[in-house]
Amino acid sequence: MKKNLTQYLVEQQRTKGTVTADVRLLLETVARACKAIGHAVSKGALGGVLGSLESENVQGEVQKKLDVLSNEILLEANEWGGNLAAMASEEMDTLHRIPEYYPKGDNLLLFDPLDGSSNIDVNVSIGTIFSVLQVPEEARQRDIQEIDFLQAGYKQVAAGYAVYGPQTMLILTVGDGVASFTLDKEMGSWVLTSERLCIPEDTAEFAINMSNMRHWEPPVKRYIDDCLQGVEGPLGKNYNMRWIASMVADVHRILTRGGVFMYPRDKRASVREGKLRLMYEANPMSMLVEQAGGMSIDGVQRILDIQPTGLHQRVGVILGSKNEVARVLKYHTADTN
Ligand code: AHM
Ligand code: MG
Repeated sequence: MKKNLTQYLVEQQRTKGTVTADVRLLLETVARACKAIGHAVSKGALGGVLGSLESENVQGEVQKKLDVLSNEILLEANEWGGNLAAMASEEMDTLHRIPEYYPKGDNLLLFDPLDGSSNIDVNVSIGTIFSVLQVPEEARQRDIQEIDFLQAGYKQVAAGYAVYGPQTMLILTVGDGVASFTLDKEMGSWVLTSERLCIPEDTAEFAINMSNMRHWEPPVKRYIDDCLQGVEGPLGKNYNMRWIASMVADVHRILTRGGVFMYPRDKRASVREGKLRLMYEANPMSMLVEQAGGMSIDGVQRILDIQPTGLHQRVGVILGSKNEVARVLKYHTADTN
């Protein structure tokens, strides 16, 4: 019989020591919330959940009804679990402390409740991304502050995403490889469908929003130019391109068959630091990619080494097949030397 999420986590706890009991319970709660979000997403127009609200999030982006609903589902599910001290979300201005009347734990949960918002209304895959950190030692006897969340990505104890596509899947790392689970909708359980995802080191497939080409920095432009020249060019092979505009779906493809995903910083004022968020998107995806044998950089440095300065900080992201990301890194460093 196939293992489910709980059995996988219990085994990781027992044999590898990469997950503690409270992190296991926390991840089970997150997975339960993702099931509820996936259910709401799948109802679409029948559930009255499509379309936008009047509100904007802290980053000035119009919120979709499902962005807000997904955020509420995650907050409610995790508030009373007893394994958390606070949460932070792409859709909230600041942190959300666990209310006084609930038991608390020593973990912090960060999430992008529904990534790929522009794809919600057009029925293309979207997802939930999450990251787990521990409360720093010095903060254990006081109220959690924003600064307690500002830990480099290599300190994450777990990270993952749920993707709501043709199948609803949960992809998870607790620091010992990446496992994938498929939701058995009849049984309501997350069934382990791959114990160790592995990104091929080489690839001939890239993902980037080509419409931004005129804004790119020279190393990015040079790399994509080289790819486009195919077998006649310096890279000596023909490249294929994909851009779903849902990071979860693009990263999922890369975890499945390799590739390189790029949302680099560019010259537009709003993207000067990058578009994607370090704490809710780049860090968890980078941990997954590295745990699957890939590489993840902001252009010039490893994303997981970046010391965050703000909860909603943005960053350039280039991740995927190791040799290809290393090539993009070389283009960047050659340009600055
Ligand atoms: P969101 O969190 O507001 O949905 O934005 C993040 C998304 C990523 O999933 C995706 O890679 C990117 O934005 C797409 O951006 P663009 O529409 O500029 O191509
Ligand atoms: Mg997002």
